[in-house]
Amino acid sequence: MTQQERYESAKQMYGALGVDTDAAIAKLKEIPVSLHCWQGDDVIGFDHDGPLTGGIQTTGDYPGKARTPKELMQDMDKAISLMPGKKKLNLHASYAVFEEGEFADRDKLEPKHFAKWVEFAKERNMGIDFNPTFFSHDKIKDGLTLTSPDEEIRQFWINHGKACIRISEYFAKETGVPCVMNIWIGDGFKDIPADRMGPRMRYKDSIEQILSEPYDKNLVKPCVESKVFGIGVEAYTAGSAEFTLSFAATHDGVLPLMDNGHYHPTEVVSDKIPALLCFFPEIALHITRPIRWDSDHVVLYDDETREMAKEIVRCGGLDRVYMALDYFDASINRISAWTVGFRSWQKALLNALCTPNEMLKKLQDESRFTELMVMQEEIKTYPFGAVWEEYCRQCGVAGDTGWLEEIKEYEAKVLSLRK
Ligand code: RNT
Ligand code: ZN
Repeated sequence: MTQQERYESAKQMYGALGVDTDAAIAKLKEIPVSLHCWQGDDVIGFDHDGPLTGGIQTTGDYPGKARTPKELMQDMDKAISLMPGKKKLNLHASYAVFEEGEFADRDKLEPKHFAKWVEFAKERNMGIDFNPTFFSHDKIKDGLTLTSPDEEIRQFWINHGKACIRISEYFAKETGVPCVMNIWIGDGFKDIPADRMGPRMRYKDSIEQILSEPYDKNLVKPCVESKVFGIGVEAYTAGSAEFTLSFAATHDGVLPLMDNGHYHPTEVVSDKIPALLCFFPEIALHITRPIRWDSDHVVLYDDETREMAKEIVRCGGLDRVYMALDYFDASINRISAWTVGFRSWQKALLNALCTPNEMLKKLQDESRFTELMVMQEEIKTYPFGAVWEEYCRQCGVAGDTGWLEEIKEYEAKVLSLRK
């Protein structure tokens, strides 16, 4: 059977369930997914020589990581060429690109320090999302930034946040696409604190000060990301789930951001998406794969990944949920890591778009739970691979593992020369 014949046969099978696979493919092509720049260099960035801090960690020393903006852009380009679907660029402030001899500290960052990224994004027809970087910096005092009791330290980080608002607005104006600006801090304590509320009150005030910077709410979408704990801050994290969710709920235009590595192991973000969509016009996600902790493994096409995508689609959330990838594996070829993760999320979305949601919902509403279970099991073995292949073909990328050959060649010709 040719690829086209396989697709035609799959299309008919899905069609019998009321699913239009052509429409699913066409829809997915319009949905942007944010691709994080930080998989390419193990979350280091270009503005410091120090280690990665903030309670997050990359492990592995696979050769060939990007060391300069040029290398990172080149690697990202390679990865992008192997992924189907619409991309948005996700940057951290630590990825500012300085001219020879130039430097600006985080509180003094300006749009011009990101002009090269704007050029990169525009040439590839991508919008840009942004993240102030509250880690890997010497102005972090005792592990604290926006919650610091030292007013000078706290002010430095507030000024960083404000600078990032201005840069986010610049991105949105330049690209014509709203910029999602995500605030995440690793602030917390290793052991049992004596004051849990004080740091949170300071965090609240700090975010409010950051957001007092004037900006156009249609262009900049600020969000706050929660977390349970980080390495070295196991006992207490200021930006907990309750804190960030309450902040977003009580501040107009602020979105909650859920990272699916940031909850207790039996909690699932797939269940939280429909809960939040009952209240928030828009929410944001970091899509990752935690193994036992917030390990940020490469996203795979696994059960929970599929379930999250299904909830977004079922809830009519494709234009209400800002989707960004957030993982970093330094133990394998980084371009392959990028590619596998992005393709996995695309698969999950396409699978969700090919799920007979109306029919399944009807079974649930009519309490036909036996049939619901049988049907949900049945569609797991439907010929989804043939639809995926067709989507990849239409997007001009390999639908099979052909892309890995390209990465191997790139590794031999480019990455292996980086010593
Ligand atoms: C850390 C958060 C945060 C970072 C990125 C690099 O636990 O998930 O989003 O991963 O900002
Ligand atoms: Zn995250």
